[in-house]
Amino acid sequence: MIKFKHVFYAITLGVILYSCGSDGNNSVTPFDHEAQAVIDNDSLVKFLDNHYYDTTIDSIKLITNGETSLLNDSKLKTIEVNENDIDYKVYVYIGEEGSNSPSPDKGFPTIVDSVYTKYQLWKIDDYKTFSLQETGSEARWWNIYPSPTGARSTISGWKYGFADNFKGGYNNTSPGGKINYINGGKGIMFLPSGLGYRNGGSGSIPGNTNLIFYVELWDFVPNTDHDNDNVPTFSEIEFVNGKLSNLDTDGNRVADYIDSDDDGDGVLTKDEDRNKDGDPRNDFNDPNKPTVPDYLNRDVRVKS
Ligand SMILES: [Ca+2]
Ligand SMILES: [Ca+2]
Ligand SMILES: [Ca+2]
Ligand SMILES: [Ca+2]
Repeated sequence: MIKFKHVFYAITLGVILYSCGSDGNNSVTPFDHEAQAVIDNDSLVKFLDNHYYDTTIDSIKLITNGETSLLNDSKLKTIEVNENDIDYKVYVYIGEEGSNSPSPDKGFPTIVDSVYTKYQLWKIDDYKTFSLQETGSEARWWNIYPSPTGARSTISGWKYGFADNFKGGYNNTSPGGKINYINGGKGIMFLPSGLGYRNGGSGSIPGNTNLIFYVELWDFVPNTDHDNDNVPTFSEIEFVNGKLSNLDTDGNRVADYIDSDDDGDGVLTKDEDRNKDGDPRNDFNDPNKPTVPDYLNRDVRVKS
């Protein structure tokens, strides 16, 4: 089991390389992440104000002739989030939302669902220039939320960039052919360094660098359930006004989404399913607490 206190450290792991030195442990003065967040957002806004999306080349370019800036482009979405008590803004250019079509619509991934995506990583050098760092030529599966098995997660900003913004596509692979999806979501994320490689940097990317990801979302796992307790992870965390908190109902320092007995009453959450419909969230058998499901109620130990 991963202890609760480790969970937030895991969130800051890099896409490819671990982000190091994020808290400035070796220096006398701790790094001021809050001040950096303000600097980063100012830089991002200036960058977005000086670039536009060129549909003929499917890419962003420096404004030279009065083109509509990304900042004023209706396809640019601003997402306000809060991590570690610091406010951040994530900017996402929704080129194509994606449709899953012609397969049934799975909707959008949440901030905890694994994604199957292609990406290209650029770093923002200054408000006029950006440079290519890495091209992931094949689509791969990524955890955008830490896994209880300790599998590496992506940088923190990805979950906000994908969730509720892009839908997956349709698997159009021909028998024996190369994996290919059509109608997936496609766009660009602009992320502050605090939701990327932070002040430690990663590989060729220096600390405090804002990032650009061109992404194509091919697929995702809906209702990801990290601890296989039949309660989807999204129902085992709290995400309010862009602020994510891990719940720990029984206070055992193991977050609910990786705790198989959430109320610590000795009966596994998946077994506190009296109506046997495979969902512990709709079983209420305590007249004194009619709104508390059995799996979160220590006073009720009703096995299915
Ligand atoms: Ca659980
Ligand atoms: Ca229980
Ligand atoms: Ca049930
Ligand atoms: Ca219970």
